Amino acid sequence: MKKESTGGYSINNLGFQFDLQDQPISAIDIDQDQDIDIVYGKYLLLNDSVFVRMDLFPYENVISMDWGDFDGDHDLDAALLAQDSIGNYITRIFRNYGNLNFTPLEVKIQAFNKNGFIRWLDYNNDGLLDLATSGAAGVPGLFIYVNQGNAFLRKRFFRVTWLLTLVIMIMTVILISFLVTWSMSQTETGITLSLSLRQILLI
Ligand SMILES: [Ca+2]
Ligand SMILES: [Ca+2]
Ligand SMILES: [Ca+2]
Repeated sequence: MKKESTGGYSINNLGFQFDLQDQPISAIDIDQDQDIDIVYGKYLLLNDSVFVRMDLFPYENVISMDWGDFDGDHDLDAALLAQDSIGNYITRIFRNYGNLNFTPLEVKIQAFNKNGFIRWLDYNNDGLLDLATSGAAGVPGLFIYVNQGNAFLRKRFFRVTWLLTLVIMIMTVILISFLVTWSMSQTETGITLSLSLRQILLI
C-alpha cells in the first residue's frame, strides 16, 4: 500500500487495478467484523488488516448500487442496476444470507435499457424499506417497488410522461380559456362598433 500526504489528507493507494474507473463505491461492514469494507462495482475489497479483493456480483458493469436491510434480519442487502457480460441491463435485489453469500431474489423488477439510479427508501413510512429506481424502458420513468413484508415486493410506478401529459392538458385548458375570452371580447367590440356606426348613421 503506497502512502502520500497532501493538504491534511494522506492518500493510501490500495494497489488494485480495475477494468472500469466509474463504478459505484460503497463503504459497509459486509462481514460484520467491525472493520469497514469497500464494495467497488462488482468487487468486494474485504478489510482484513489488508484489503483482499474478490468478486461479489456476477456483472461486468455496475451502474448504480445501494445497500439496505429490506428483510429486517440485521444484515445489509444489495440492490443493483448493472450490465451483464453481453450488455443486458439488469435490475436485481441480492439478499444477504451471511458469510458473503448474496443470492438474487426472484422478484420481477423492471429492466431498463439505459442507465438509471437505484435507492432503498421507506416510501410509505411503514418501517419496511422500499426500492426506488429510475431508468428508461421505452420512456424515462421512476418506479417504486413497495415492500409488502415476507420479502415480497409489489411494483408501483410513476411515469414521467404522465406528468408531461398533465402539464399539456393544463396548458391546453388555459389556451382554450384565453381563446374563448378573446373571441367574446372581439365579438363584444364588433357589436359596440356596429351600434356606434348605427347611432352615427341615425344622427
Ligand atoms: Ca468488515
Ligand atoms: Ca437483510
Ligand atoms: Ca415501506
